[in-house]
Amino acid sequence: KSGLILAGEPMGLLIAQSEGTLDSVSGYDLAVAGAEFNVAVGVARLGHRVTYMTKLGKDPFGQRIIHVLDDNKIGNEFVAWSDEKKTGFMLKSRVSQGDPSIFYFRAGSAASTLSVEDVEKINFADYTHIHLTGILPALSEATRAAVNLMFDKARQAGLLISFDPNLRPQLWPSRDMMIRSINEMAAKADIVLPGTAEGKILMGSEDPRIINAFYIKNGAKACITKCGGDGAFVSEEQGEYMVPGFKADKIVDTVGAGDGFAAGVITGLMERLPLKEAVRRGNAIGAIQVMSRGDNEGLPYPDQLKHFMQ
Ligand code: KDG
Repeated sequence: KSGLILAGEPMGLLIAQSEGTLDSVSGYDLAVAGAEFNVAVGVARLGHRVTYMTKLGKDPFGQRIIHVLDDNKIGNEFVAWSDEKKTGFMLKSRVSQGDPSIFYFRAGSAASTLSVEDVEKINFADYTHIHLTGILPALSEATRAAVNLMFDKARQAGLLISFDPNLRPQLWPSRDMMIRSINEMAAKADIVLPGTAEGKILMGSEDPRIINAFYIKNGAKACITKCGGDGAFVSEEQGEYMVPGFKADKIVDTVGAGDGFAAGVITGLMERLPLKEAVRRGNAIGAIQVMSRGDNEGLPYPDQLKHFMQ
């Protein structure tokens, strides 16, 4: 019996209804964002047991997040509520080309107060897999300590640890600290999932072979570098190979593609597929994600995924 645990900062997400700058559009649709949250939804929709830990404010965004967790049958037993702090939110523009612009209202959010005390409540032996990213530890001293403890406890309990650097330079106190912290965390993971642009920042190369070699030398069992629409380059015990990407008919929003990719790889591993097959599924969900405007609404159920992959 397998189960995935994740922790992160979910946010209210306001998606512009028309093209234009964030201050000029006349309306926004309300949704939910958050990298680890997106992965949780993707994994749960494919029928796996998922538990998501976070801290929310007692406000409409927090309520909305709880509803989406419930709708997707994601365990919320480690969701804590803050009396003083609010749930963060963000704005996202609508574009017909390229990446949308985003703006955060999240400094000092309820999730940024997540701490080691919250982590102590989890019995890691109840799970087989854990997924962590570089966003939660960027938020505060408290979340950095919490994430480090999650790595240590997950390791002790023998969980398979996947880690996505998810660089958000604007959230870290400094660039040096971001690079050092992310590379230290990646060294404690079993599977690292960087992108080529992240490799450039984290170790000075966009070459997937060099990126993968760097993380494997530092201790990862496997490293999978995402190469956008081309697919992903895998380095594991069995060797090195490229897994070609799927074609997206129409790219409407690139945000969340990496989270869809992670959901595909993780569910593949939970189902004990060979890594190559898991990565193929990751590529498929990544492609499905760029065809959908929300950060997680487009994540597929098993029939939709099967149909797309054929
Ligand atoms: O990966 C998608 C995320 O970027 C988005 O959902 C919001 O978590 C988020 C962030 O910090 O940017």
